Amino acid sequence: MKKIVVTGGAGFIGSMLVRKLLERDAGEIHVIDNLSSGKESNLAEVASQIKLHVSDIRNYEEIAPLLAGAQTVYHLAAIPSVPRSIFEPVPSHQVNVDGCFNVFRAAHAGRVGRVIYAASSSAYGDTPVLPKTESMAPNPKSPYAVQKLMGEYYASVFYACFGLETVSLRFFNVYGPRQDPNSPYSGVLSIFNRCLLDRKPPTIFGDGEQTRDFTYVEDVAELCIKAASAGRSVCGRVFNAGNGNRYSLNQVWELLQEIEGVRIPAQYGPPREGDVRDSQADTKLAVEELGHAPRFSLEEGLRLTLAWYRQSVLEAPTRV
Ligand code: UD2
Repeated sequence: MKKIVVTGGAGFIGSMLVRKLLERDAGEIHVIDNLSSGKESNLAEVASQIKLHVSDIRNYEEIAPLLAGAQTVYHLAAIPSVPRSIFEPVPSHQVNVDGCFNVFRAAHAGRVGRVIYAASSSAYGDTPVLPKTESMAPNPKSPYAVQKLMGEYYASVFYACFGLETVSLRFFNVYGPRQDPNSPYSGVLSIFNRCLLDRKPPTIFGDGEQTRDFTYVEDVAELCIKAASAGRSVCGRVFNAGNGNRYSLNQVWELLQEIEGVRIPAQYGPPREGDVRDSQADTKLAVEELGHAPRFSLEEGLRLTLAWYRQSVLEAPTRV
């Protein structure tokens, strides 16, 4: 049976990817996760169908045998968050750069078929032109953006120099079920959902007119799988993994209130350091070369996400 590895597979994106792989009966699924932000509970109902290795990508000796012989490695393990990389640059560098290098090195040594790397839209920084196309020069504004960009460069160089097949997908503000809203570094939509259910105002950093290409987690997981089977012409390259739209934070909070039928004016705080102003993916390349076909509008995705948070609030003894 084919071996498939998902690093960060207990995280919110990774655990959706695992479910999508299981739906396809893609092979024997191995998850590598140190459970720092990932949770076993994210894999609860599929736990018996996968192998979870609680292991850290910073430990080469430990992960190398786990990757060896895999047909595909989806490398999603990372310490996300722009602000976290500013407040605590060392751990995020160690995981996002050194750990990432370990994954590529181990994949090469273990003759892995292909590595799909979770890159980030943050690589673009502030560009004068929207939407952002892959041919634009990167312009990282935070340590996190630099680290994720470094991973792309390694992905490309491991293909060019060592023949390891790699594809980098620049994720654009992914949201959806299982995104943890409980850290100060949590993705904004997880925080908005929690505030909505708690009937509390969110704090928007800046004027709320910054825009993001919010992308539903299922669309991203599907694209990862498509990238794994695309022809060799995609190897060593970078593709936008976005929805192709952009909404301001003010618009999104407005939409969430409409969906829920409540009025809770947001509070506003100072702008966040390292923040990109506007982000929107040009999806043409991913559509044409990887078969990207995002299915979820923001409203659909938000409704599904909100329903999931509501359910987990009702089921959990304490707030999610
Ligand atoms: C970046 C990347 C994204 C992904 C992510 C991983 C960009 C454009 N996007 O997301 O692709 O790699 O990093 O962490 O670089 N905000 C509030 N209130 C809050 C929390 C956030 O107003 O309570 C604002 C924040 O200032 C920002 C926006 O919401 O303007 C989105 O923030 P985020 O942390 O959800 O994601 P972002 O854009 O840094």
